[in-house]
Amino acid sequence: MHVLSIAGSDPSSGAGIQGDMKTFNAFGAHGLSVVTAITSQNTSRFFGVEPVSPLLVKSQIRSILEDFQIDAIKIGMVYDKQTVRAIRSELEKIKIPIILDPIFKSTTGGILQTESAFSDFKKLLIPLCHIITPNTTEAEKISGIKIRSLKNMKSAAMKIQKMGAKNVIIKGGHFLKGIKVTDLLLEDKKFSIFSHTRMKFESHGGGCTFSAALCANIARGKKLSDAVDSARLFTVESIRNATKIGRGLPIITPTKGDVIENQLSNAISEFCSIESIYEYIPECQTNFVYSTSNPTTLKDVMGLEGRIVRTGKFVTIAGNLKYGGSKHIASAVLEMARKFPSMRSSLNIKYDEKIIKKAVFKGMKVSSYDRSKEPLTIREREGRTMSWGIKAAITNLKTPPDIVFHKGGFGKEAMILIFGKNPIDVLGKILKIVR
Ligand code: PXL
Repeated sequence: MHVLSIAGSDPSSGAGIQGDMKTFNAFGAHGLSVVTAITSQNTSRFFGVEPVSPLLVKSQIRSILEDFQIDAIKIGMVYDKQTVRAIRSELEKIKIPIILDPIFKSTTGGILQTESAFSDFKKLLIPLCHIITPNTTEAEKISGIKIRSLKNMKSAAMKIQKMGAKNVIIKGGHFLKGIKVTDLLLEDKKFSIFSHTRMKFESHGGGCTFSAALCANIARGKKLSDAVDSARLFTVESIRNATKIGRGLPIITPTKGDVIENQLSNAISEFCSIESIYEYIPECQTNFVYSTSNPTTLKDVMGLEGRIVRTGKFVTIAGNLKYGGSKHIASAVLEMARKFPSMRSSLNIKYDEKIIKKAVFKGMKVSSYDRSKEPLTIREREGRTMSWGIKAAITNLKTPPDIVFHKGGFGKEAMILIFGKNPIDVLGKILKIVR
């Protein structure tokens, strides 16, 4: 997964480009960066800013887009009119989702966008974005609507959407006295409300962290409301984790994302980009799973709620990753890990005798089971077949197999399961077979 941040440099590394790279990294994404301006600031004071020339901004964007396949782009600080125009001209024709984080002032009061850039910012950048992520103050400035109630917040979101943003999330409404903070998402025509407890202290970099986390989640293909929810939780955790490194505001410190999810998500993206991989997707489609160590229930195994689906000569990821998302392949891993605890990841592909021969030729250890031998008592109990099969295939083994297959049965599709210690290990085995 590759994500791009087009933003300003913050030498304190709480916000801006530096903050974004920390967040992208926590999500297991490779972060690319285009610097639009250089600020001089620390955790208490803002000293100054100089924009990078529009020509150099354009050339940075071009240099990245011509080399990398980018899954999502975040736009942060855009200082002046010339920079707005430079970004617009480079991005107006591309199809990559853009997360626009409007940034006008730093937490310490520095001006991060000139007043004269504001009208072009609205006219030229808002219509490009998949989602815009203002806080209430920024939303008030953009919409011209004072936000004192949820009703105002909704009106502001609709007004911003009319300006061309496909979706809008306004963060941090606090109307109910006290502890709750409300975030409002307007997705197409639908509103959703998220609320969380207000943090006791301010920290430097919260807004950037949220939009960068949202960018990483959108890059992963998450549904927008799930992407927002994940970014929100991540930001709350990172603020809780903020550390007072300098003398002023604490610096936000991204928590590590879920390592299982990061690894699996990256491996799924790589799997899908293998040439001709569609030929290996079975009728019942493919799932790819990875468990925590010593899994005991399906909830310990992360997998796609949907499947990796064959769509003509391509494959598409349908559904989100979730613990408990898979039943069949997850059951196989549970059974395998019961005997061989190091084997925690698996993926299923179409059965073909040639694949088995090639795997054996490449030195892989292959085992199998015969579905026609499945006892009726197992067959009648929903979801038990896979565990029974894997158990049958490994009972007599002293070391774990790389592959377990069965040749099907009446009305049952034949299948190959590839096992590994982790998704990268599984991917390596797939590549040996496919290439
Ligand atoms: O958090 C907003 C922000 C974005 N970008 C840069 C910043 C700041 C806040 O200070 O410095 C470069």
